[in-house]
Amino acid sequence: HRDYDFAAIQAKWQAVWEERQPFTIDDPTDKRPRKYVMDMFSYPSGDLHMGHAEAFAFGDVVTRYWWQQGFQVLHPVGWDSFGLPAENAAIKRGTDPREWTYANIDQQRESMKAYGVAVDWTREIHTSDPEYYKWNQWLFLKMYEKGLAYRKDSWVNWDPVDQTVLANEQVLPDGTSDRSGAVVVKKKLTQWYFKITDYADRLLDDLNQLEGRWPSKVLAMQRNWIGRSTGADVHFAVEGRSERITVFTTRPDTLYGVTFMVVAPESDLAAELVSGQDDAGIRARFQDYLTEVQKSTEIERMTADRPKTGVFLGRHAINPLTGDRIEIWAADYVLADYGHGAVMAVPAHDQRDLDFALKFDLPVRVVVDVNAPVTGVIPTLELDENGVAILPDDLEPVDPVSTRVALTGEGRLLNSGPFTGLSKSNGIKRIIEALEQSGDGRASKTYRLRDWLISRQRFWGTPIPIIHGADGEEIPVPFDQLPVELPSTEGLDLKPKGQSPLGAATDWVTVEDPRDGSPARRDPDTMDTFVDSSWYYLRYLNPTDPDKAFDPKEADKWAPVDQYVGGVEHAILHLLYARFITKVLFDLGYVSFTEPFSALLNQGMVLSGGSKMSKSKGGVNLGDELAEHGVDAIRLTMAFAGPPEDDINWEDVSPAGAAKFLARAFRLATDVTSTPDVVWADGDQGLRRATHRFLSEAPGLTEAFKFNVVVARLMELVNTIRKVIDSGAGPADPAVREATETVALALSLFSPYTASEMWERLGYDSDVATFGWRKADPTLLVETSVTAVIQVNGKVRDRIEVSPKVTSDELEALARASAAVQRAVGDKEVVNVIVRAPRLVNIAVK
Ligand code: ANZ
Repeated sequence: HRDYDFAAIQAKWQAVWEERQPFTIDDPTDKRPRKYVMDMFSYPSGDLHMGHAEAFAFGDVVTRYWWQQGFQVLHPVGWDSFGLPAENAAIKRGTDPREWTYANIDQQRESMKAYGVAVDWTREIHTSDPEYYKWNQWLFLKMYEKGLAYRKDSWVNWDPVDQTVLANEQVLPDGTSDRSGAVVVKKKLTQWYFKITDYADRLLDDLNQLEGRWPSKVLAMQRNWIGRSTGADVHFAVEGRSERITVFTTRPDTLYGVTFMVVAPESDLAAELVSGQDDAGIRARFQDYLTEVQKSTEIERMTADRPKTGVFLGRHAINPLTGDRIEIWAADYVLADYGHGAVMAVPAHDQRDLDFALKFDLPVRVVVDVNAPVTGVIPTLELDENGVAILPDDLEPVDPVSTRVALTGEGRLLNSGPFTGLSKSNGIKRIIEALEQSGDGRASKTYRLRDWLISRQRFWGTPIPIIHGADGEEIPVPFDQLPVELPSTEGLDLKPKGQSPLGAATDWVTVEDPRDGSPARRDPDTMDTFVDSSWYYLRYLNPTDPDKAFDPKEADKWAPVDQYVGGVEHAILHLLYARFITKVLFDLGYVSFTEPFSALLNQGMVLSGGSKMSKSKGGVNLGDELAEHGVDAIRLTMAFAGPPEDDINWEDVSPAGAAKFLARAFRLATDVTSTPDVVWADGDQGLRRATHRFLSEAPGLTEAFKFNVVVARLMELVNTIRKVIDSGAGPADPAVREATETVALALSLFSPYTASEMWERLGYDSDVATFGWRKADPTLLVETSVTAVIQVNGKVRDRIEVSPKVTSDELEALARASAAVQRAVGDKEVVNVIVRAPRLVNIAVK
């Protein structure tokens, strides 16, 4: 019975847990405080791999920790089971995506159970179940009602080989598709969007609430993705056109330096301006240019040092402040969907505008003196007859035309009429005031964030619950007709053809118009799977409720999620979408909080030979590792490897070492011969102190995610226990039992199988996971001695053990009595003694 047979122990306890389901939350009268711990759910693309194992190990430490601290802890799992890999597998094999998906889920579920994760298995969800995606459709309809779901024509990235829309992230920097390798083109398509831009300010501002509880890197990435810029909208009149052109600028202070205007070539504005133009040559040159531009990606276009291209549109605008007449050009460094798709060009102070002006020989006018001091008293400047300040000679600015470098630094305004002499911030303020007064502009903000394109021309996703009437009307599917279920794939070709395969499911797509029974068509697109994951944390609360997405009362009880655990690859999109949908649900009155995840832990990656593990590159197989070393050893290895945020290089860790440690810990439980009711106070005092120091420190370390430190201390404690047994106290000493029980309790967070078996062998029939943590006895925490460091001229000469209550005088006397100190002092003169009782003495000699 002394043998540590991990396979037998796993089999035994897995059967017990399957029978008892110890982590099911089903008692509404339970008065214990609540915690909600959630792992990012898995995409069922095969069996679990090392990356999953790591994330689930950490999520489980947190879960089991809170159970042990007396909470009821909701820790559900589910599967993010819609998406492309299933569809591609189905295309390859000529089967239904359902088969592949649900077979993989069965396999992953088995593996999760074998992995011993403390899960409430009654709450399992699969986003590809109609019972789940019905609520995606409900959410869509709610958002549609509020004007937050809408359809628009827009330029999208188009893969001409795969015949599908690509996300920006799927377009490689060289402009090709990461899927087919084809050169991606822009195509104008009508697509569904969620209006996330309405929430840009709140999504940005509320990040402040998460400071310190989310990784700062993730917060920075979200801020950058939302990308708020403040400045002004300025309206420019156009000759021969009744409407004005509006531009967004962050530098209204440079308005006197505007020497031309540039619009995005693919904007409606460019097309309209050029069509109002008589010169056929200009029109033709514009068309050729547009065709060229549509071949390049946004990333290429935003590259600052790219050679500038563009065409003159044959039209002129008027600068609202100076009355100057300026040319209007189209150039691809201006993007159609940022700001207003048009810029006022200030070549003296913006590098891209300068490059463009130099290439096309456009005027450059300096309006900021970057040499001028920007603080201090504004010099009273004399104005010339035009109201322009006359500047002293020594303020002659550098010339950006000869240097080819734009003057982007701060300085006082120059050549700017009544605004000359102002600092940048005052200039911005005063010019905006002037624009507002004359009706030529106003303060404004712009964001990098775009609306969320949710349409996919794919089969394996949530059908969009809209019917298109013969008259072009959009008709929401009435709520009582949800879910709009996916048809069978029988007779359907799922291969990408540029249109959703659902469009070819004639019986499915053809419906009666709910208004009058006339023939109408379902929308054939499906939703981005990020919709599914944007609110799944709420579905776990009432996973089988047929009448509502979730129960607001349960949401009040459990949500927001106290601790979310998952990979940093979701730092932007998934987390941003979940935050957005939570705010929408708050505005709709369904939840009373505005952030879904109160704390976030990003685990690092498991690497093999320095590269991320993947099936294609080989690497370490989770199943093989588990078979060789056991579940507990693998989980312990992950916890012990280092801070959970850091990557783990599997070559640098030792699962065999972890297994050996577990065997040592396990043998303690089989060696202990005292009974559970011994009086601990009679035990070995040194061991008791070690145990209680561990009891007092482990919780704080665990809450700070210092799992590796907890494991290291646990290893020390196991060594200490063995030494105490061997040194004569023997296995009957009550302190040995107390310490070994503590080991089992702590180990239950990391290696639950071993801990459960130890606990049983120690004579308990309770569950070690929910038994509770023991409070440290404060009298055993008092230090009996501390180490004082004795220095001579700052150099450590001796260390002595002293009482923590030693006085300064006593400590100084002890220090002077030290032989090592006397040797160091020799016959030199003591000029000063600094005493910091009880830890330090420094003797200065000369
Ligand atoms: C005049 C100006 C003068 C500008 C100057 C900058 C410096 P951020 O900060 O990234 O928000 N801009 C506006 N709309 C654009 C578009 N659709 N495509 C490309 N560029 C666009 O950038 C804001 C600045 O980028 C705006 O301020 C505008 O140029 C340009 F010394 O206006 B600025």
